[in-house]
Amino acid sequence: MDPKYKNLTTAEAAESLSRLAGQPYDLTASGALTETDRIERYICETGPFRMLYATQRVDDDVLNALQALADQCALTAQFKEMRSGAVMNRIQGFESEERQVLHTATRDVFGDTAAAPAESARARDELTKLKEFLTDLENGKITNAEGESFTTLVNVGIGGSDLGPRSIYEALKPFGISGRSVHFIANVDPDDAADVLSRVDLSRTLINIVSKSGTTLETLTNERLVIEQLRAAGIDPAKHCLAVTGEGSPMDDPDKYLRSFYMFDYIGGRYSSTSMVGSVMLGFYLGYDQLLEFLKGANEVDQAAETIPDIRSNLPLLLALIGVWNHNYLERSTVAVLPYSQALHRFPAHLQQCDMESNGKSIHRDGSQVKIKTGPIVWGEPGTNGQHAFYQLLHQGTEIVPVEFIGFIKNQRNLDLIVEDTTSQQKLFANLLAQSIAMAVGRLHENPNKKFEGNRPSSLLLADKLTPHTMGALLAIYEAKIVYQGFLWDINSFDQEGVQLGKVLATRILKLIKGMGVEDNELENRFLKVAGNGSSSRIAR
Ligand code: G6Q
Repeated sequence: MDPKYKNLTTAEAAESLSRLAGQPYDLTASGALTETDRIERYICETGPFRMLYATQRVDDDVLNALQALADQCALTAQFKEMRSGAVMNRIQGFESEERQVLHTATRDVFGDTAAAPAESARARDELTKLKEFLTDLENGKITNAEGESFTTLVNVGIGGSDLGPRSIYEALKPFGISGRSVHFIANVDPDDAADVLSRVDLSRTLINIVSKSGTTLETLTNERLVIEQLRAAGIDPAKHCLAVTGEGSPMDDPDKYLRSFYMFDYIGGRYSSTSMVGSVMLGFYLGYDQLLEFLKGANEVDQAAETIPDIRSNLPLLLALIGVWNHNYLERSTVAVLPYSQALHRFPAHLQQCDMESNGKSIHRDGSQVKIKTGPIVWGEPGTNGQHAFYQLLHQGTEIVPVEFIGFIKNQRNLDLIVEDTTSQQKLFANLLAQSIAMAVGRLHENPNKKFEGNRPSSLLLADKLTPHTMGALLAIYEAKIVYQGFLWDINSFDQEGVQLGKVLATRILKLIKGMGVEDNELENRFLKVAGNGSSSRIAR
């Protein structure tokens, strides 16, 4: 374990929390929510978001113990260390990535007080390059061979080079420059590329190839596939393709691309949405000024996450601690993120990666085996759709699922209608509050089928409207939550060895499909034969 810091197994506060977990606050007791000013008091604000958490199974004693835990584990100090460029990505005594973790530098570009000045300066240089490129697109300096403007961008990337950017694009669709659109190709399934390519006019399309390593099988395969299509349409790929990659990667070859942008070693894929990985696509779609608004929203939260040790005034910190309370003390295995905003429909998918790839770990930072539970299973879908699907289990199932609801007072677009005296947005918001209250309070009924036990905890994360600024803040709130929880569990949240083994085996199976290496790969070969219904050659072309 990192000897410098206490964690959930060594902090004194952990004992008080175990004791308090024996009798968590009963939300179903008469007057539990109304007889005090709990609803008004249990609110935490950071940037444009407020979190209402009266419907969690916490009281002042639990909050005080969580505060003590945060202090004893020096959570904000560790966050500050990360943001200032300390090497965080390591397992002591064992080979590991040994890197700084500085996704925060990609948005620490305003003013001259950057926490990691050299890295923020590099981020600023990339932004300047991007701004020039966007201006050239705007004023017609860069066009297709016919002198027409580019209207479309196809993003080719997978994992961290896809999920975050895609979910943010989906969230900010109404803010795009008129006439522009973005599409995404991620899966190596050729039908994914075929579907996207059938919907775009290649002559007006930029292809943005995004790969930090420049070696990812899916992305390189899809790059080749798209390039072949461009050539077949008589288009010079070098005049339509952009690259976002790590400096020195095999894709770092500016002559092959119309423009190349860099992301750096110290930015993890799943934390890279505010680097060039997300910024090239967002800059194209939203324009440079709105891209900056998005980055500002994230930066505002980072600053709070580093400087506010009071858990009642630091939203991501409280979100992380309540998450640990539910997961480690009340023993809930999953957490549902349920946005009451259709625009956020891909955000839970991004969080699944960011959270589960970061905190799905079983060893401490010193290489010793963990004896506590680390990252929960994260899942979710937008409301109200989910209400007509899996909420049955949330209300009456045997598995208790803590919920993080996300909602907005205003809708993004202009279309809304008053039906039976309320707008659609009001209906959406009413449902959001209703679900949170129903899960907490439950319902008594003499018919057991109609009885709701209650005591199902949730928080409500609310902002005025989903804009580039609030989206940046929301992204950074969740990134900080994940990072704090990693500190609490004393795990390395920043590598992803777990995804390597499957890649190695897939490479071995591909060799077999090519007719190579049969002798060395009995296990894979036998699976391949059975899967290919008796012959591996059925899978070969
Ligand atoms: C994220 C992971 C992983 C990565 C993809 C794509 O943190 O490392 O999801 O983003 O494997 O990697 P490249 O960007 O290198 O193609």
